[in-house]
Amino acid sequence: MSTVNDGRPDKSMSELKLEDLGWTAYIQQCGESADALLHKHAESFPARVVIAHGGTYVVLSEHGRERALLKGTLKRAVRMGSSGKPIVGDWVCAVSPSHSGAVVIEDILPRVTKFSRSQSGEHRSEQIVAANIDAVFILTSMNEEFNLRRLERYATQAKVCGVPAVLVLTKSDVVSARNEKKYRNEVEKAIEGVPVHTTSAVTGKGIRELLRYFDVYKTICLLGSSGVGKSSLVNQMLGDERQQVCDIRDDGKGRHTTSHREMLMLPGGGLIIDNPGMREIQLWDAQGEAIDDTFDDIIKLAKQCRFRDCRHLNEPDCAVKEAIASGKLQEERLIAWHRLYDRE
Ligand SMILES: Nc1nc2c(ncn2[C@@H]2O[C@H](COP(=O)(O)OP(=O)(O)OP(=O)(O)O)[C@@H](O)[C@H]2O)c(=O)[nH]1
Ligand SMILES: [Mg+2]
Ligand SMILES: [Zn+2]
Repeated sequence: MSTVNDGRPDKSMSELKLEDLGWTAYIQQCGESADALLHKHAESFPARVVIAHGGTYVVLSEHGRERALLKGTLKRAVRMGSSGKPIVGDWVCAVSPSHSGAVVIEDILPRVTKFSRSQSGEHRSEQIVAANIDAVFILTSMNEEFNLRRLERYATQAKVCGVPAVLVLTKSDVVSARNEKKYRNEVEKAIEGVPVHTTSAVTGKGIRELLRYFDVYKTICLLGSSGVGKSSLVNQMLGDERQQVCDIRDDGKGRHTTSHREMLMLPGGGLIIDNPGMREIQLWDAQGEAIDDTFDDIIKLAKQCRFRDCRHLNEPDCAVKEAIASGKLQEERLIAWHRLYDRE
């Protein structure tokens, strides 16, 4: 397991500009509220959180890469389980310390976007995965791990969070061209209006195309189960074996190699967030239009069901069931729909 690089000064970072960290795009969206907070704290400067892991914080700013500590009041908020703790991607208001080595995080600047999911456990609560991101890459590998329903969940959650998604089908080197096409078609059919790419970290296929997204989106967060190849993709983009990759022969099962979330700067510009694989994505704030959009086909059919509140189970004159019987709709679509709604 890799340990947290706790932010010893990095010479290559000494020329860092706020612009490289996405400040301009952020401040355009955020406006005066961020400036006001910065002015409130004397001598403070903006910094961006790249690691927030078990009480260890690392930030990037014009001063480079530094370890950071929380101010007392923030620490208390964190202890009380408040959502007020800094997360990866956050812009914070930082001040340089007088003697100890670390900078102090005084405040968290407003988040313009966030990707959340529902935390598993007895009580559902929001878990914010990353803040101030401009897009997400949702990864799945083209092997036995491939799971359309999970992709749908991620895509739906991205929509709920108002963040554009790009679907990435990885490990194209392990499938035939014909099967690759099959996977791609299946995804394009199920999830409309979201770009789909196929990539390989072995041959380098598709990496350049993905890098182009950073021309538009400054900060992109990687999502997907353990073992789909998130860190391998990051290494390809960095042109460096920076992120640890599980090097045991791939058997389609994940092994949870990446231990903590981290935001990394790409040499050609842009920031990418590598995540430890998630077991399950559960929707947060799942009511609303985003889900309906993903299930356009069912929504449209449901308007013709006899009962307005038809659940498409055993009701008479159910247009959805009829469409399945006549082959117009795949039964898997309805199963996915039920999985999503029955959970709520
Ligand atoms: N054949 C092939 N193997 C790949 C590819 N990308 C990743 N792998 C292998 O898949 C395994 C998992 O890759 P990782 O990059 O560690 O996956 P991850 O998504 O970061 O996993 P976690 O950190 O556990 O979430 C490793 O054995 C990689 O070598 C690829 O494009 N082709
Ligand atoms: Mg990883
Ligand atoms: Zn019905």
